Amino acid sequence: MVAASVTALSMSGQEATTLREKFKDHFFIGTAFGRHLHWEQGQPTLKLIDRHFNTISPTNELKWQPFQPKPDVYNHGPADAFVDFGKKNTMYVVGHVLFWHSQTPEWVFQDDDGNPLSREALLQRMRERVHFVAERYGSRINAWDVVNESIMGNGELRDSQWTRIIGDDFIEQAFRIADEELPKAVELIYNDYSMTGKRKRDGVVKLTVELKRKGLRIDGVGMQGHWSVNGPSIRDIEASIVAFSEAGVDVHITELDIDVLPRHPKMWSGNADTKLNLQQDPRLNPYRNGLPDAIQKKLAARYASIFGLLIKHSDKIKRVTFWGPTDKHSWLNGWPIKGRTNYPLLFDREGQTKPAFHAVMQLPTNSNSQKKDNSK
Ligand code: 9MR
Repeated sequence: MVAASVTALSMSGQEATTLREKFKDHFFIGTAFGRHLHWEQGQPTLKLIDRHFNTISPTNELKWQPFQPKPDVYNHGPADAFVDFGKKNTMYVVGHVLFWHSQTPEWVFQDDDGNPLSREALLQRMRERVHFVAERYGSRINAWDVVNESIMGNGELRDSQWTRIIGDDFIEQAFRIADEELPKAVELIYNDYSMTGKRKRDGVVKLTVELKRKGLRIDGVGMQGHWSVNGPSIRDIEASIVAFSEAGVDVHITELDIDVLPRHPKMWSGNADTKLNLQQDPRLNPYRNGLPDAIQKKLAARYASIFGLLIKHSDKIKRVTFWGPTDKHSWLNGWPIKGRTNYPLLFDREGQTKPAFHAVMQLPTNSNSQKKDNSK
């Protein structure tokens, strides 16, 4: 918990007023956003992003399906606009994502007759994708999520078309291709959700250590922070940050949002199916007309304790990225039940700062001796 009297002072002695100023000696701070922000009248949300953040991730624009829906159709315009925005504003630009079991078109796994591809042909297709983005964006994209969500909660490899065609060395092959095709300056990341469970943590540590033992490059592990006001515990989050760092990689908190709504038992169990569309139920959407003060405070306290931990371990953490700029843009309004009103971020639906924002800004930041320069 934060003492309300603590003032946020930056290194220059000035009171920090933006997130990126506040954390400039600790980690990059960022958000994900989609193409529709470019179409907003006057682009207020893009202005908010430029003011507060110094790293960005695209919610969908670089995923295989939207980026290359057919073998000879590349919709790279929205991704180009995303990268241009990041570079114009001197940001650390993240490529999300090269290889995932979701949002990958069926044709990727099939030959011209619709038969499953051979291992060699699929590896070649993966290489062509990486080659294309390497040619197009080079090191203007500073880091890539090479593989997303391929380790299960029990620490085992996820069964997918990737593993069925390529085999158990799918992740290894993906990192090999990424290393060979992308410029050396581009950081290579493994990214996943529910990274605070012991078996998953151990599985990802094992993966990281094995890749390194085989001489492959992995620079970071991304812990998606799709957490809630009730969990996971700070102790479990801390154990994972420390474990990944000890495995020899930077920790990236990649998809942070704090769910305040009641969770349906099907939501986060099993494989977190992004196509889930559960029935609407008013009991699961209690804050349609605004967030009660008590919950607002609970959210602020939760954010304060999470950021307190992130500051404590900032020597291990390269980046903290929210999954969306404001509550209006959060995917949690639409998943796993459409049409809910959620409040998971630091900026409200009008782009105004919330009590959670101020709780984070009031945290003392001078506790960590290892200083970095993450100013823009
Ligand atoms: O935010 C993304 C949303 O717009 C898409 O509909 C969804 C489809 O799968 O993907 C969302 O982003 C996901 C991210 O790429 C990987 N981790 C989970 C995120 C939330 O589903």
